[in-house]
Amino acid sequence: MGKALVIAFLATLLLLVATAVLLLFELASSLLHVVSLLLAGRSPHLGDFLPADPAFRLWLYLVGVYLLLLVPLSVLLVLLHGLHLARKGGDRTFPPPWDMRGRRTAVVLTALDDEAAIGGAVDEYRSLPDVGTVLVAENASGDRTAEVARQHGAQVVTVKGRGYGHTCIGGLRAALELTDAEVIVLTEGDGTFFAEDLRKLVPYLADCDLALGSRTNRELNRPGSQMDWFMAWGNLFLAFLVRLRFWDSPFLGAIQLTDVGCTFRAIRRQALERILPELSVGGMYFSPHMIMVAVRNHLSVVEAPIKFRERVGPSKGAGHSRRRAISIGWEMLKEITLR
Ligand SMILES: Nc1nc2c(ncn2[C@@H]2O[C@H](COP(=O)(O)OP(=O)(O)OP(=O)(O)O)[C@@H](O)[C@H]2O)c(=O)[nH]1
Ligand SMILES: [Mg+2]
Repeated sequence: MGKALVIAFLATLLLLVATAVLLLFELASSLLHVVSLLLAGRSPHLGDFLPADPAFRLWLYLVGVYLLLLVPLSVLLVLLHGLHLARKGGDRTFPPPWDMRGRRTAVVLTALDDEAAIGGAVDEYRSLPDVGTVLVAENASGDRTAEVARQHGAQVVTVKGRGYGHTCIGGLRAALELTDAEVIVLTEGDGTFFAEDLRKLVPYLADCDLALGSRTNRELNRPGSQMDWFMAWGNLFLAFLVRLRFWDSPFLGAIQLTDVGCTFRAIRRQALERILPELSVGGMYFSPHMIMVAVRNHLSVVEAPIKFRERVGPSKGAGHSRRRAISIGWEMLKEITLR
C-alpha cells in the first residue's frame, strides 16, 4: 500500500501544479479579453474575468470533485484501515533491551579527497572514551587523505567501487570484519558532524536497532552548513515520502523521519549483519536506501537531531551545486517511490 500512497500523493501534487499553471493561462487570456473590451469602450461584466473555455471549466470541476471529495475520503479510509490493523496487533518486533555501558564502538568515516578535514575528524572521534577503532573508508582519493588518516591513528580501508554508497557499504563491512564492535557508527570525514553527538545517537541503541541523525533542526545548524532552505525543504519532503511509503496510522508513519541524507548514524552489530547483504546502492542516494532496507527488515529505527556545520574542503555531494543537489534528490525520489 505504501507505494500506492506515495504515487497517489505525487500525482496529486502534479495535478495541483498543472491546474495552477492552466489557471494562470486562462486568467491571463480573460484579462486580455477585458482589456480589449475596455479599449473598445465597453464595460466588462463579472463573467468576463472568469475562465471562458468550457473544457477548462470541466477540468476545474473534475479537479474540485477529486480534491474535495475523493482525496478526503481516501485519506479517511487509509487512516481507519491503518488504525484497524494497529488494533489487531500488527507485526511489530522489538530488539532486546541493551545496557549501553561499556559497549565497544567502531566509527567508520567516509572520505574522498578529504585531506584537509580527515585529520581533525579522526582526532575528534578517537578522543571519545567508548570509541575503539576508527576506520576511514577511502578509495579514489588523489590527495594525501589515506596518509593523513593513518598519521592520526585511523585504520584505512580501501573500498572497491567508486561512489559514496559503495564507500559506506565497504566501510560498514570492514567494521564487521576487522573489529568486534557491538556498536558501529557511520559518519563523514568532511568535518560537518560533531563527534560528541555520538552521545545523542548511541544511547538510543539501548532500545532500538538503528539511530539516525537529523540535520534539519534549525537550532542545531551552524552558520555556513550545507543545510540551506533548499536542502532542508528537500530532505523534509523526501522524509515525508518515506513515512508515506511505510505508512502506520497511529504514528503517521512507521518511522518518524525529518532527514533522508544524514550519514551520521549508529547501528547495533546484529542489525547491521542482518541488513548488510541487502545494501546495494553505490551512489549518493545510499542514505534513504539504507533506511528503507532497515525498515523492511523490521529493524526499529529512531531519529534524533544532531548538530551540523560547514564542511572542511570541497564538497563532492549535494553541497557541491544546486544542480548536483537536484540530481541526487531525483535519484532519492525514485528510490523511495519505485524500489
Ligand atoms: N571514498 C569515497 N568517499 C566519498 C565518495 N563520494 C563522497 N564521499 C565521501 O562521503 C561523504 C559525503 O560526501 P560530501 O562531499 O560531504 O557530500 P555531502 O555530504 O552531500 O555534501 P557536503 O557535506 O555539503 O559537502 C564525504 O565524507 C565524502 O568525502 C566516493 O566516491 N568515494
Ligand atoms: Mg558531507
